[in-house]
Amino acid sequence: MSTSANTLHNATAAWREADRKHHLHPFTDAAGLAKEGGPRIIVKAEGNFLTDSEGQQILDGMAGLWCVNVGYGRKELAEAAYNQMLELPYYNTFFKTATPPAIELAEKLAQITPEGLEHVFYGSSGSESNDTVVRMVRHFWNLKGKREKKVIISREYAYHGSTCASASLGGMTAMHEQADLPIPGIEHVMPPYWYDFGKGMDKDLFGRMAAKAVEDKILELGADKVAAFIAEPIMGAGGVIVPPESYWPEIQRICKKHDVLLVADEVICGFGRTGEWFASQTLDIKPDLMTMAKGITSGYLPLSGLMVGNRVAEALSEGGEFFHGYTYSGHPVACAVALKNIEIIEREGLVDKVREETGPYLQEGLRSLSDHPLVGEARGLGLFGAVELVKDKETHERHEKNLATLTCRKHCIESGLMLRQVRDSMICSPPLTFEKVHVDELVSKLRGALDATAKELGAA
Ligand code: PXG
Repeated sequence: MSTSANTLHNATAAWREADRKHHLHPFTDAAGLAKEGGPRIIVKAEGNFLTDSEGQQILDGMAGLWCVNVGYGRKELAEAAYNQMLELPYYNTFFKTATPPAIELAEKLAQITPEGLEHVFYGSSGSESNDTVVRMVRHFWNLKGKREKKVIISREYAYHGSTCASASLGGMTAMHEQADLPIPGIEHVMPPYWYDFGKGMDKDLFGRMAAKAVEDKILELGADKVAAFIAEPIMGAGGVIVPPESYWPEIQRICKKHDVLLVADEVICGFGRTGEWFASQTLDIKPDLMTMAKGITSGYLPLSGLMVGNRVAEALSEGGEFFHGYTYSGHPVACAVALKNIEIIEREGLVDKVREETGPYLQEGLRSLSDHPLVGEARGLGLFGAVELVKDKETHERHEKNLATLTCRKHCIESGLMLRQVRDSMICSPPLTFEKVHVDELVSKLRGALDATAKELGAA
């Protein structure tokens, strides 16, 4: 080992040791991580590539955690933060005050989000904004004199965050079990997950069936008890589940019929990933409320927002004080970075690029993996993709304990490709700055990892 490699190696060992002693990681089995020797330490990133503390370059197929839409190393974003920090690092928006970045961003968001959403309520994370959803829809129906209309319907496998309310909205049972969730007034129905739940069924018929599950729940509870339905237009952390085309029109018809507010969680889908600014535009969804985070600043700083449709905004504006807010609602530095981030996305035509060039190219590339013996389904939209691994392509039987995807993920990273594994699917959501060559690299490395996985499982 050369001297510099040795130094890197020693630094890594020291970090890992300190990490093990003092750092509790989210969604992590601490003992398992320690047994593996500790975390991979990411020290730098540029463009679409990460560098770890041992000097390995890794293509980031996940845009960080579904968020670094404009890629890494953007000096303009650093300068926007620096300049705003010097000008005004913080001021609140609570007591009849505001700051220019918070106002200017609100105006910009009203322009790029779907029609009818003209107001924003800021937070610092997707979880916070989804908590705000719970608070706001309940307050809305109180203001309307319908105090019984309080239940929010969500879906199994949904991910809406990790605070008590947002984890309750989510449909991850493992999260519920550890914290006695969901909180009262949240109900879950089946997701539009055709590959798993609709085997052998016509896709559109299945889509209507999954939408009917929402209507059945409304009828079971009574429409006078149901406040809202919340859903990711395309489910992300639940496994990149793209609903059949029949699903969203039916959901919208049902929500309208029963006067149930429709909430789109665009925390992952938003800011260009599906080839429009928001997936609601791609899928022709007209939400009453819409949450967003992540890509709003490309992850450079924490920021989130709840876009509020005119019906709810009017009721709120006449409804007296809404007793809700966060210290960092409308943080000026985060808002300044968001404005610059949106400017970059516009200037570089990244949304059009995803729709016309790299999105279809990625989808084609992922579908080309369908011939692999491990691949049951390749699916996705825009720069959103999943490859679901099975033991048996006919019966869709999966490998035990997610063995195939866990093995595949290990091989991906070893070969220099960062991907996520969700149950039996390999997931990707790369930066919007991916060029076709990056897609080629992703697809060929994934194929290599699938081959290595098949070999390893075969040998087991
Ligand atoms: N809604 C959706 C659709 C999300 O994907 C949140 C809300 C919560 O956002 P915050 O900023 O509070 O984390 C998310 C977050 C994963 C993973 O394992 C996904 C998320 C977060 C952490 C891990 O894919 N999504």
